[in-house]
Amino acid sequence: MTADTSMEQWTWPPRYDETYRPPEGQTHWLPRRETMPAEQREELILARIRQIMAYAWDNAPFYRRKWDEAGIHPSAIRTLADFEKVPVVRKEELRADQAAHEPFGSYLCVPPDEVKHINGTSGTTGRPTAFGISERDWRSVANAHARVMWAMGIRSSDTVLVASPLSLYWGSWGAYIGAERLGARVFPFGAGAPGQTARTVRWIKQMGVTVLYGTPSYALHLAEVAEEEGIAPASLGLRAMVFSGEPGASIPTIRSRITETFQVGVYDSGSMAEAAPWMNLGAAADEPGVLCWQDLVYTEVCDPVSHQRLPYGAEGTPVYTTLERTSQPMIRLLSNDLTRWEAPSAERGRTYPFLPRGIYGRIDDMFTVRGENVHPSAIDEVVMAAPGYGGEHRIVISRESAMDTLVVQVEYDPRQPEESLPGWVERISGRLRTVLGVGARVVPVRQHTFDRTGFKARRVIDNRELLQRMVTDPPPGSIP
Ligand code: 8LQ
Repeated sequence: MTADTSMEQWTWPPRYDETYRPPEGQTHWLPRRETMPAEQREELILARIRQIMAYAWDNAPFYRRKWDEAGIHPSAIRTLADFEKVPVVRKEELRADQAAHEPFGSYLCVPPDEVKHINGTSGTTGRPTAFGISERDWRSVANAHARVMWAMGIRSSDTVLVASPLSLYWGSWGAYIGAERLGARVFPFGAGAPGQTARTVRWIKQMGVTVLYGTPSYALHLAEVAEEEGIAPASLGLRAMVFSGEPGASIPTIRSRITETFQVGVYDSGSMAEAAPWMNLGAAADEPGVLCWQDLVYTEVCDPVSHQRLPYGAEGTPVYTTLERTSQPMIRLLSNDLTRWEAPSAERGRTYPFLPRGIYGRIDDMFTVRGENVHPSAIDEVVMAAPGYGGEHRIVISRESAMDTLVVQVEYDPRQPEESLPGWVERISGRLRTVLGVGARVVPVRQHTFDRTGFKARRVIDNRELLQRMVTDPPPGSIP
């Protein structure tokens, strides 16, 4: 094992000094790693990538098979440009490999008895994927998340409440162990059980919680419930909210709705559970956007088809390579998310690439209406900014005589007089037309028509598929 002394605590395999914590007033947890010239860091990252590829080649039949088929040997990777030729890993491949090599897949690089923690995907569609995490990796994630949360201004004097499900979801556990490593007081509250949100409101007040971790949808739901309980959200005493899991925290209108309602600082974070430490995309300031903490997980924003790295300024899909994972390392994991990246700039206080609007959608969530590509988050952005928005909405895509139509059902605040609704609808549709480039029919609906979520929101209903199935596969007895 060779320790490279030019970055702090940078060894392979990773080993962190668990007693280390910077003085409270220090801005950076590991100042050199965070502020060194990006090109110098990239040299060290390249060396690490070579080590990890050799390690995966020796220990993971999954990677050896994959790279063999592509005619790539780790020793051939001499530059970061060479690395772009390494084929990406898709989530489906991981799932299939686990089905064939239960329980953790042939990309598990440690003996199975070294797996000390299990998490997994929620598996709402298809076979879930298990994350087998060694103790070493668990500690690496804790140290990495502590570092990113430190950059968010979280300190040992904070009480951090985890308000997302404490089950399979890596998000909750990663936030929990990061806050714990940082020395904060942690409160694993969870979310999603009946009546739990009203209890969250009370516990936040009683325990003097200062930081909440969850999803942006959950924060909006929490605000509604607090108001129903007669408690002003801004009086809860929270000072920061850390979000991950879905777009929102870097979308200006959703973000300002949350900051104004709770009077808090908002911090975006999150990439993919498989690529933990997922706070590798994490904000370091109370402003929209996230930094790519390249020495934790090397992120390339790539062309969605060729999977080659795109120049700064371009929009593409993030591809992740974990640099500190030994149990199930991810080497060029394809996210299929969408983002735009900017070059590192010392002015941001850390020399990492920057995603000014965070991750704003998934390629497979994007739909096309009359030739225009539409991201659901662009619709969320418009309707949530509308004064008189009632708290939820649904996006329905359907097909009327071979034309796709977009209907947005928007709950309205009952304090709005009924006679003002036509004008309200008109303003939202006008704004949608400007932002999306296509018209949408806006339908006002009563508040609380739609379910609230304690987790990630699902607002798009695509009726076109249903229609298509009825055409191609008509029910028995129907007249063709
Ligand atoms: N996704 C995750 N974080 C996001 C963000 N900040 N902005 C926009 N979309 C985001 C465990 C972490 O919290 C990350 C996580 O949610 O992991 P999952 O459950 O594996 O889900 C990953 C997907 O959530 C990403 O591909 C994004 O589409 C979204």
